[in-house]
Amino acid sequence: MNHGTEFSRRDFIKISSLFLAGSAALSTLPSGIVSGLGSNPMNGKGEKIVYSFCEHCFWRCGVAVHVSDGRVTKITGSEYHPLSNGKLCPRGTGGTGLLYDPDRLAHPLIRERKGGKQYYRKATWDEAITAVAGGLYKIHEQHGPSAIAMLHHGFGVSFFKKMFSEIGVNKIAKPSYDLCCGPARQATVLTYGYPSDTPEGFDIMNSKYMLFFGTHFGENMHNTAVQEISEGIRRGAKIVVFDPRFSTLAGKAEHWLPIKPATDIAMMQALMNVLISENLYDKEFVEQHTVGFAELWEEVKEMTPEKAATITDISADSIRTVAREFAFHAPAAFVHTGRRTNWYGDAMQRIRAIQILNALVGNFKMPGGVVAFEKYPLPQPPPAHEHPAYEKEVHSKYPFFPKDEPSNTIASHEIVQQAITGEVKALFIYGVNLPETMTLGRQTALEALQKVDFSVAVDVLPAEVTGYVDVVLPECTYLERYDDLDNGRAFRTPFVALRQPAVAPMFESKPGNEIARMITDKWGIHGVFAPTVEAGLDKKLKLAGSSLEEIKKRGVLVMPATDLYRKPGEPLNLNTPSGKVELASAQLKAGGFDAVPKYTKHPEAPAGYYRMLTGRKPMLTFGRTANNRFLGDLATAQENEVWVNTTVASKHQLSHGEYVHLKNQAGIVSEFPIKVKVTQRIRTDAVYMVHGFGHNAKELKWAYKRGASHNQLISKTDIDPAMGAVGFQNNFVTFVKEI
Ligand SMILES: Nc1nc2c(c(=O)[nH]1)N[C@H]1C(S)=C(S)[C@@H](COP(=O)(O)OP(=O)(O)OC[C@H]3O[C@@H](n4cnc5c(=O)[nH]c(N)nc54)[C@H](O)[C@@H]3O)O[C@H]1N2
Ligand SMILES: Nc1nc2c(c(=O)[nH]1)N[C@H]1C(S)=C(S)[C@@H](COP(=O)(O)OP(=O)(O)OC[C@H]3O[C@@H](n4cnc5c(=O)[nH]c(N)nc54)[C@H](O)[C@@H]3O)O[C@H]1N2
Ligand code: SF4
Ligand SMILES: [Mo]
Repeated sequence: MNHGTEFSRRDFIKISSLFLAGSAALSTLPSGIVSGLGSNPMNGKGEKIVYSFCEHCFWRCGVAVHVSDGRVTKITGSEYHPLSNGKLCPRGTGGTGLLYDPDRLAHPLIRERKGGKQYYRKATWDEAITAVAGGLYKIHEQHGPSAIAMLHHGFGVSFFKKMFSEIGVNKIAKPSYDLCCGPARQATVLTYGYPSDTPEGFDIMNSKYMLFFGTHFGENMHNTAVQEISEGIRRGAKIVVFDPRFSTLAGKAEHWLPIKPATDIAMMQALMNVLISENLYDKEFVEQHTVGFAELWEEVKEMTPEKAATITDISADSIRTVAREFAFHAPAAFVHTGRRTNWYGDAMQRIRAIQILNALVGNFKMPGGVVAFEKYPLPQPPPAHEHPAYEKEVHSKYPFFPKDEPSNTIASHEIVQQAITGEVKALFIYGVNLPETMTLGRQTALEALQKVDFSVAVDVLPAEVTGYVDVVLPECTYLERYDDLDNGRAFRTPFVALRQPAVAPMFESKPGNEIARMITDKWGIHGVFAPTVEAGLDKKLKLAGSSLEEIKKRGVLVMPATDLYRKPGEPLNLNTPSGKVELASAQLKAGGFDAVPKYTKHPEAPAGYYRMLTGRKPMLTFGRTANNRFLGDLATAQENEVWVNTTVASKHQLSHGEYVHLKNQAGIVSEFPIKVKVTQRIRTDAVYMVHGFGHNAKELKWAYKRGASHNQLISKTDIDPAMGAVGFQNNFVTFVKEI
């Protein structure tokens, strides 16, 4: 492992030999049905069906786990859960590959140092909990709660949030805000006064015309959205895709517009220009429900389709056609906001431009347009005990960082920076593979992990991050545990869902709820959690008129569809300062930012280099599935490839299928080679590779050395000064045949 030599304080530990002592061959894995699952139905084939929800991505579809003789035999989509609607994406069905992954973390590990050497010692839970509770306590005593920070991704974190709130630790970040969907969230807050959510608020089912910038459904497998879009296509809905690459969705589109990357705001301005100059916009909606139209026109009036064509490489005719068709189908038409929106550091403004396009055609709360889904109303029981009076504060320095999200009080890159400067002295990492996730570059993440005085990882796999921390706590997988109830998703049929174990935790792994309880107990703080996790869930469900026994039968409680549409003349009463849709944002202006989205030029590739674009593959969710043999067995999922345009390939004498290393503009060369895919499905100024490959932790025996790491090649980031998102697409690569 090459990092061990660069950092002396905390060596990367090759834990494989220790792991093996605790793990077992696939066939002899201990497993069993958890007691108390009597209410789960049988399916007539001697199988028990346990209804729960998926953890292979944040979408959280409902699953039906088939259990036979104490083993999970297959996972199918729950017919009761509105997000899965009886179907799963490939990753969801592949959950057994995680459960029976022979490389799983089997027992707690504690880093020890002897004679200048570092190694992990297999520890008992009591030793590990004592080390974690003690390590955190010491830092809290010496430096106060803000010297401790938690990074998290995944649904099981709720127990750890509660644990930390007991000692006033609320420096909490989810990389999925600043590296993923934060810009869409905040852009929607600034434009409509509420955050965009999951599933994003679009009435896909009734739409006739859908525009996508990047957002590559079909490869990005958001189950419900993919089902609804497929259904839309069957119904005859039209799709328009702006993407430098011919994506799977582009293959279904009426128009694929291979836009020059990083020029999308110019395109959006040109679309607005046509809508306004050709009088195609919804004047009544704009007059009654929006502010800032004059300022908007002032900004976009110069961006004619002809001007935009020179910037975006898309013809003026195509721009006019799309704008006219969009207006023609409106209000049953929308521009989608996307998910991983942080591309170039100005993503919040780009998504504002999208939301402004939506507002101009008056599609807000209209069939087929932008809608606001509702959550299932689940009353919260009063706190189990009097809470210490700690100030809840937002730690982020970014002025438009969310102020109302207790699970996200600072950008994850701010935590990484504070770990490097010493302001943060302890890192608690739940379900985040920091070296492969943190996109200030792999080196920065490793530096942070080296610098802190104390670090803990709660994970299910020996991911890279587990090699750098002081204590590793093995959580059992989502198929072996209860978690909190899921009523975090708003949907057309609001629902609350249950995660329940299908089989008992394997090896010595434990559910997060028990781990958090043990740490809190060790601090001498008792009564934070209900006496058992089941009792806590039952209590909450009883307040909602149901019970644990009841919800176990289908894994979900679902309300009838809510009314999503506005009535003529109805005031919108939006939660923006003006109460209206803000085409120009006075808040942004007061903060010193552009009130209306402006197009700014981004750097171009140096000669011989190509902009490095990234995306997803149907079978994989980076760290969550990279080592999953069930999914990885499929040829398309075994490694990532670098997509290279045919003319670029011949210029660099690359042939289809050959392996090369990639080198970025700062001279970083990919640790592992990557296969070349020569194709006309990508522009000549960019290359494309799927994120989540090129793992260098040998303990991930399947994932190790398959493909190249996207994260390793990032050395330039563009941080949005308004809300703290990290753009990382201003990185460029070239090809190296010999290293
Ligand atoms: N270079 C680059 N970096 C990126 C991206 C990119 O495209 N390129 N994408 C960004 C995006 S969009 C996102 S959302 C983030 C996501 O990145 P992360 O926040 O790191 O999330 P994951 O990779 O989903 O999972 C991380 C870890 O969770 C562990 N895990 C899986 N299940 C469980 C569980 O039940 N309990 C616990 N405790 N751990 C579990 C896995 O083993 C893995 O180590 O990455 C971002 N970083
Ligand atoms: N199967 C599967 N599904 C997943 C995931 C997974 O790992 N596997 N991960 C989930 C997560 S965490 C996220 S955040 C989402 C991400 O899914 P999306 O939000 O759809 O992803 P993006 O990264 O925004 O989009 C990638 C697409 O944008 C194009 N693109 C790149 N640069 C530009 C540009 O400058 N302009 C335009 N117009 N297009 C551009 C790329 O060519 C690519 O097709 O997927 C989710 N779904
Ligand atoms: S979209 Fe796929 S991976 Fe994500 S929760 Fe649904 S089934 Fe699981
Ligand atoms: Mo994401």
